[in-house]
Formats: sequence, C-alpha cells, structure tokens
Amino acid sequence: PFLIALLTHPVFKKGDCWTTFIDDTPALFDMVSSRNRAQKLLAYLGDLCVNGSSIKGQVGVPRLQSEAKIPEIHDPKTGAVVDVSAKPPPGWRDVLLKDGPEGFAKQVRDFKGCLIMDTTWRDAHQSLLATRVRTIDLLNIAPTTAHAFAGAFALECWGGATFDVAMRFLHEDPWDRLRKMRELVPNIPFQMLLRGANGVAYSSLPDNAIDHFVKQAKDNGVDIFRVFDALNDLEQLKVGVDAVKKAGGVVEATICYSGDMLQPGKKYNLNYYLETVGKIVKMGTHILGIKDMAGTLKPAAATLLIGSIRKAYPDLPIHLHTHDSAGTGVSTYVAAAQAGADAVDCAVNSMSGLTSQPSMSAFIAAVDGSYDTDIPESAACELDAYWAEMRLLYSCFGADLKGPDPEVYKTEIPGGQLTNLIFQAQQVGLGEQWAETKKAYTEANKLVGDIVKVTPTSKVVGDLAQFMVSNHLTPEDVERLASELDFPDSVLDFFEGLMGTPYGGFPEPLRTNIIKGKRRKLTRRPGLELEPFDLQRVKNDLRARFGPEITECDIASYNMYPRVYEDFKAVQEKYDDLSVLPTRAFLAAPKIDEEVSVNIEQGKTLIIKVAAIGNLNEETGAREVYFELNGETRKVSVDDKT
Ligand code: 3PY
Ligand code: ZN
Repeated sequence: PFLIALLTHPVFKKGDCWTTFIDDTPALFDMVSSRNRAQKLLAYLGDLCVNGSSIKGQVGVPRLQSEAKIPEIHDPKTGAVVDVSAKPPPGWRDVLLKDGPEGFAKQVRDFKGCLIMDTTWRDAHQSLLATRVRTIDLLNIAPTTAHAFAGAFALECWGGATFDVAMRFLHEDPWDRLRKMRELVPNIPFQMLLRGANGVAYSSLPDNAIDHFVKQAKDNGVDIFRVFDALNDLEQLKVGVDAVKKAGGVVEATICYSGDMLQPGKKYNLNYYLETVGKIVKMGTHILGIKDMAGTLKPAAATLLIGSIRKAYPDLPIHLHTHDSAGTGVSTYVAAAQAGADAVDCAVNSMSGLTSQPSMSAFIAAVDGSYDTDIPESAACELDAYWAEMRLLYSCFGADLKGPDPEVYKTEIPGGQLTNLIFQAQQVGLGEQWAETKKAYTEANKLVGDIVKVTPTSKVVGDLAQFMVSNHLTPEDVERLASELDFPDSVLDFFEGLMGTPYGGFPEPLRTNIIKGKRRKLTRRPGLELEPFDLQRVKNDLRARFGPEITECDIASYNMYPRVYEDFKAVQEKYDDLSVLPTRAFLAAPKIDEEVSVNIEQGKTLIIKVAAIGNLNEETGAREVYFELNGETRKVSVDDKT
C-alpha cells in the first residue's frame, strides 16, 4: 500500500521528486492508512455481497430504500427554519455545569411543570429494535436533536444493553459513540442506565471495576447516572451510587417497581416502597428514579406512590420511567405529574408505544395547558420524520408487535424482554408457544420467590420459563427434580447469590437443591467475595496484545466483557471501524453500481460502488468481488460460505 500511495502521489507522478520526498511528505502515511482502512471496509462489503449479513438477530434486509433525510425544524415562535449547524440554545446541562449536581437537582425540583427525558437513543430502541440502532444514525440526527429538545431534562443515550450490543453485535466502540454524541449535543444532559454493582454486565463485578467504569463514563460525557439494582438490594445499589458520587456525576438512585401494588396481598406494596425509598434517601441521592420496567404502574398506583413519596420528601426530585406495554403509559404519566413527579420518560413518536416508552407528543398533548414540559410539540413531531425512517431502516430487528398487552399486569415481563420473547415465539409461529411461555414465566417467577424482574433477574425468570417449556416441566417437577436438572447458567448465578439477595430471601429448599455440588452459596454481597481487578496489569496485558493506543476506556470495556471485547478487537483488526458505514450498507449488500458514500473521518470520504461479483473458484471456494473506490478499481477475495 505504501508503494501505491507513493506512485499515485501527484508530486511523485509529476516527477518533481527529490530524495527526501518520503520523509518530507507525511501525507503519504495518511494515504497508506486511508488505503488500508478502505481495503478493510471493502473486505466487509465483499463478505456481505457473497455471504449476506452475519449480524445476529437480523431477519431480512432494511425496508428503507434510500438514505434517511434529516428533517428541517422550525422555531415554534417565529416559524423560521432553525440553523442546526449553529450553537444550540442553552439547556439543563448548562445548569448542571454551572451549579453542580445539587444545584441542578434543586432547579429541576423548582421547575413548574413536568420535564421529559427522551429515551429514543437507548431504551426505546433497546425495547423495540433489539438495541441495534447504530452510532452513525444517532450522530446524523444529533445536531437537530440538540436544538429541538434543548429543554429536555436529559437524553437517555448510553448504558443498559447498548454497551454490550454495540461491541458484540454492531462491532462498534461504545465509548467512541459516547464521545461523538457529546460533541454534537453540548446542551442537554446525557443519562445512562447503570445496573448497580453489575455495571453494564449481567452479574456483579469487583467494586473497583465499577468505580473505574463510572469514572470513564463521567469523563467521556455521561452526566446523570440512573442506578438500579435488579432485586432492589440496597447494598448492591450502593456500590453504583458510591461510584457515581466519587466520579462527581448526578446520582439518580432508583427503585424498581414490580407488579401492581394495588392488588391485595402483594409482596411489593406501598409500605415496601416507602421503606425502601427512605433507605435510598438516607444513602444520598440527587434525584429519585422510579423504574417501572414492565409498565405495571397503573394511574391510581402512580397517584398513591408518587403522592406518598412527595408528601414524605417534598424537596426530592422524582423521575418516573415506564413502558407502554399495557397501553396505559400516558395516563400513568398524567397521574404522576399531578402527584408531583418532576420528570417522565418518553420516546419520539415513531419509537414509542408498545414495549417502549409512551409517546412524547401524546404526553405533551395530554398535559397541554396544565403542565409545561419545555419541549415544543412541533419539535417532537418534526424530529419524528427521521425516526419514522429509522423504523424502516431497522425493520429487520423489530418484533412485529400489533398492539398493547395488558397481560403484563399478570406476567410482569419487562418491556425489552417482552419484545425479545415475542420475537423468539414468532420465529416458531407464536400461537401455542407464546401462551405457554407467558404461563411458564409467571410460574417461574413464583418458583424463584416472586422476585423483582429486570436485567439481569428477568433473564433468570425468562431462562427458567423457557427451560420449563422445552423440557415439559411443571413447577412441581422443578421442585421435585431440582437437584438432578441441568439448569441454565443464569439460574445458577442467581441462586449462588451473584446478583444479590432478593427481598425476603431465597426460596428453600429449592436454592440448596439447585446449586448442590455446582455452586457455593454466597452469604454476603458478591463484591465482597471478588478479588479487586489489578487495573495496571489489565492495562499492561492489553497493551502487549493490542498496542500502545489502549486507553482506560478499553480497560473498562474489557473488565465488563472480556470475551466480547477481544472479539470486537478481532473484528476491528479485520474490517477496521465499521461504525462509519451507512446502516443500509452495513446490513445488506449494496446493489451493483449503487453509490455508497462513507465518511471515514472529517474531510475524508470514500465513494464505493460494487462493480461485479465473480464466479465461484471451485478450487479455493472463493469469489472475487470488484469495487470502484473513488473511481479506482479494487477487488477483494471472499470465501463463499453459502
Ligand atoms: C437494562 O438493564 O438494560 C434495562 O433496560 C433494564 O430495564
Ligand atoms: Zn426501561
């Protein structure tokens, strides 16, 4: 590649060449690096042309036929088109940067109205599109969003499943996503979802790994940390809360709402919540989060719960999160606003409803005139044009949900998991299988002790339910055969105690029987049993393996997901940074002669066309794929695996 760069350099070609040309022309090295990068991207596209997409969970190809358009937005007062390349108006992040977390929290509480957090960039696509929305599609709409939603409480844009999925399935660096989003949205706070002592993983890590991770998240752009524990285990929660405090972020310690507390005889009732909130307040939090992950908080329950918390803690900002699975989300939010909630979570219309958050426009319309939300209704609608196109672009990842499922009041399946389970059931024809899964989910929950269900404990119940369905086991069978059955790992992790301790303890003798001879029984929180990570050693190891450019963020990625990180690095080595490819070209082979424009960095654009796909070489099992790259012919050889 260096020789090609030299031979094609205009000065060299003209012959105006002198002996120190190579030393004096560092641009040559840039050209080499661009060529290498381009060749690697062609290798990816070549593979896509020959073998099709290998992105997990993809069914079919995008339905969007051309690149998505960025909609114009208008100033709601003057009607003038907004210049989104100009600096966006000041927002709540400016308040935060000026007055710090306490000042920010106080002003949120003093705001007369109900603010909105937009979850489109995280939970909405996690719940509807298997978390598959890519960095490029977030960045393309980021400048417009910074203007349209300047009054938003926050954008939820990181954490939860986005971290894992970015690396594992999209082959993208989540840190790079965070930094780039931050650069384009300086005015709106960024919120992330942190799974307490689990970080963004599925079971506990040593405390020092959580501290290290949170510090990098804060330093790279996260402002507000919604910290929850999947069992409302406050010792586990505190690990995350303390990490955020040390890093200087806004703490939104969160209680997970489980089931319908209005039903008599419920384990998780008003007393339970008030007691738990009291302990969270003592722990110290800037904001209280209420996380209704399954969407089972009915309006009357919101009135009672939020009204009671408001009465007990008049100065505490309350931020409510729900999912619209049952179809009642907006009415719950209206009740919550009336009871004194300071912020609620909505998604842009095309990314809302069903298992996602309630629609932003619907909420604004519902409280119109009585509560200011600081987001103009026109902005929510204008921005939506982009997300309507994104639904077509990512159609190959969506479960084809048709309407609300009020059965969640019984099953208590969290939004993201509900889509996932429906998607799996659709693959085998829904019908019977789906009804059985739902029934088994309820039974599995009872078996494990009626636990709070959200990542990772929702996976425990889901895995156990599927295990029961596929092995035709009744709850009685599970109890009777517990010491003989080969349970899924998540179930063993749970009963070992790696996810903390459920309220009311573990069911016995089931716990003992399930883990006998397989796992130990933790009697204190897992972090106290785990050896702290030797972060310096991890850094040295990673540098030895992957080179000197390994950063603290890489170390944090590796700590969360060692295997996933290693695989991600291998894909990067093979194909370079795939996040720059437009999504249509990432998911489906471009048509012959279709032009794909790729900005590999600022000011460097590759224009790629697939020119032809060669015949199969019977001897090698490979095909040549011919491209035109910025007008030059290139080819790559691809093993045909079809
Ligand atoms: C996550 O942990 O990813 C969640 O979205 C929980 O609701
Ligand atoms: Zn959620």
